[in-house]
Amino acid sequence: MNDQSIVAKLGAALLSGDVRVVDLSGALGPDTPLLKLPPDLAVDTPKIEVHKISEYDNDGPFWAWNWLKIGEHSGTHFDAPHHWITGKDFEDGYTDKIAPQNFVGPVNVIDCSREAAEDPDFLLTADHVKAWEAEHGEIGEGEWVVMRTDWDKRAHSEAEFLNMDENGPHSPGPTVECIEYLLSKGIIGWGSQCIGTDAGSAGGMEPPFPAHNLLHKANKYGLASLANLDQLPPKGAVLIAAPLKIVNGTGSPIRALALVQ
Ligand code: 23J
Ligand code: MN
Repeated sequence: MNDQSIVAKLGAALLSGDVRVVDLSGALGPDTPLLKLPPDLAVDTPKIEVHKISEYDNDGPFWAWNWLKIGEHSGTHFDAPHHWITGKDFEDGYTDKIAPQNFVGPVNVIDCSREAAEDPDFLLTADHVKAWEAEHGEIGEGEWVVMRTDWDKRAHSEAEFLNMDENGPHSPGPTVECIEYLLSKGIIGWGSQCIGTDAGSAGGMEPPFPAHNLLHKANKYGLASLANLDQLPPKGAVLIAAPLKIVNGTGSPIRALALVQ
């Protein structure tokens, strides 16, 4: 056993079930919740469409296949630096140009599920993160940090997932100082279980949408609509979050996975 490489040991542990693969993606289809921006501000991403080409019929007697209409930022997805104006000048800031090493790494899971259940506008602060580190250990350079809110339990209903009222969306997320602190630790990226990486109230922050603004300014990445974070330990899992290799893509749906001992 000792002469086995780490990767060979991992392979054996996957086969034995000692390492489990947890699915961190939600379902992609016409009912997948999608971001709604204020109507005066922007055009929204279209609903996902799945169009049948054939299913063992006159259009393809032995084969079934579909074609898709889908936005880059739909469902469980990856935000690349070029998505935001602050990250526009990074040559490697597109889905097809990011080094693949950056798609796989240790993940820190900050459990805010109780706070988010009590207050859908809950904001994770730098002090919360420092308290979490005191309990679970420091967040290291190159690591992912994801905010567990169990928001995926709402994903069956776009209305519940977006949680909009006349004042706008109500969903948890990070403060400006939280993202600044995580960047000071050298994280590779930040993930949320909500529709985007920012809180519902983030349009009113300074800068607006700080997760987008600050992460992408630092050539770091975002993950949105993550599922099943309740199945992960606070530390010790490995996250795999690889976007499709879309040419000059600003993001991509992902099948996010975690390896858990
Ligand atoms: C476009 C404009 C604003 C936002 C977003 C997209 C996202 O949240 C996203 O999916 O990246 S806030
Ligand atoms: Mn996005």
